Amino acid sequence: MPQLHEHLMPIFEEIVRRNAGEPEFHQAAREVLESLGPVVDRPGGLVDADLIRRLCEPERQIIFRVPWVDDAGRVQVNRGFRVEFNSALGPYKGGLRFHPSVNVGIVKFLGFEQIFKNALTGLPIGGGKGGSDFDPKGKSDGEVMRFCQSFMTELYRHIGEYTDVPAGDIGVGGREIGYLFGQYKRITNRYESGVLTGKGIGWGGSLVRTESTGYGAVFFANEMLRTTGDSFDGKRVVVSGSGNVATYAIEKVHQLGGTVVAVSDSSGYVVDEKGIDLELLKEVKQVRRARINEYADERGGAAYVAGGSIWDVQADIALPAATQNELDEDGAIALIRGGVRVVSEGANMPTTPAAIRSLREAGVKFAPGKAANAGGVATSALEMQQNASRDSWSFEYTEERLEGIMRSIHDRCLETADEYGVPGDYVAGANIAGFMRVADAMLAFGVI
Ligand code: NDP
Ligand code: 2IT
Repeated sequence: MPQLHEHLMPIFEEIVRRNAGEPEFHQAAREVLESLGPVVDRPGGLVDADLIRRLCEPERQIIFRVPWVDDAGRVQVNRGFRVEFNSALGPYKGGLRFHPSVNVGIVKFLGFEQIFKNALTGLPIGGGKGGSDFDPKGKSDGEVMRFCQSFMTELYRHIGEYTDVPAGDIGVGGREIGYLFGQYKRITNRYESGVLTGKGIGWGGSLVRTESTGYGAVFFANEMLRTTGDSFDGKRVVVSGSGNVATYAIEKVHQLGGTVVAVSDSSGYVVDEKGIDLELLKEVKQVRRARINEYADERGGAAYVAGGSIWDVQADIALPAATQNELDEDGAIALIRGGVRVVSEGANMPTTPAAIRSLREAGVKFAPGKAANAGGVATSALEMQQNASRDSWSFEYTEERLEGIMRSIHDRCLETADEYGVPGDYVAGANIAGFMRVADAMLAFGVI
């Protein structure tokens, strides 16, 4: 593990001590602190360790009971979370995740990452994240609705268009945002469109928001390829996951002339040498909410591998788009052996620190999620702009804005990496560039 700057080591130790049992938060914080050494050492720089210490403590953490009644009439109790991490640049902004693995440490790591990601977009949004250990898998629409209504019955008092603006993440898509918005509207008696993003197109949503994270991750990877005069054309691509981010990453790769040959879910992966049939994938995952093996059952020539590692599939470009720490050192070594040239994170922190080191040592271009998957939250901010002006933009215009934002994040990362003496290091570039924007605002506000 790289050494931390002598002024940052005590901050990391304090994080570990005060947030015991939250390894994902420690991991996310350590990665950012590793990048900030040159910032603290900058001659004449205004940033000191105390500002960084303040930034590592969430402004507010909310944990609440979510009781609901299942279809059999039994009372179920889940736990709800919202970590409002930093509001220096705008209202707290970040998704809600519904997955059995959710706990305060997971929400804190996601909220922490979100601060820097949102800053990189250049748009006026602070960082936050929330969710629940509720598992939507196998639940009826009625159960999901009752859960969402109960969740919002507590959450509504903490959020608002100028305060905190949630959206989707794992397990939270258009259906859930509909139930959540409906309950917020009912409780508050306000049609406050800007309180949630990812809404349906007919009731305040933005075109391209559904596609934006996946499209954005591919736009970002395309910029990485362009630095060496390359492109997606003719490339073999592996995309892990088969949810929102993965699906629209595949769509954009195919539009740019690449071929996605493998996708996965938490039960296994599918290899389809002809290229993933997106209509069939959407039918299996979005309409039927079924498992990925059904894709292979119905698609001639495709093979399903139960369990196993999708990173064993040879590829030029890999886009991890499922969940945290899904690409470990063994996976990275397998990808390197297969000749991978670019790894761009569609998910949040999907690559372990050891895997990132292996990729870097092998000369693979690597983009961290806080830069590469920022297209989702950026388009959420565009949805907020449309809501504020009671307007709605065309698909083409919104996609153009998204592409421009991704290009500017890419360039900002590289310029910052150059400026701080680590050329080509997208991780340091993203961390420092995002951090500096937040730090400037925090300095202006004084100690609050
Ligand atoms: P979805 O719920 O739509 O899809 C998640 C996918 O990842 C599913 O294929 C799921 O498989 C798989 N997955 C989830 N958890 C695990 C796990 N513990 N182990 C293995 N596979 C898992 O979520 P999204 O596509 O929205 O999110 C994917 C990633 O992208 C997350 O890291 C999220 O934080 C990040 N992200 C999402 C954004 C968005 O706008 N939605 C924006 C930026 C980042 P299964 O169905 O079997 O559980
Ligand atoms: O991780 C993320 O950036 C998201 N889940 C999207 C957040 C948002 O507010 O659109």
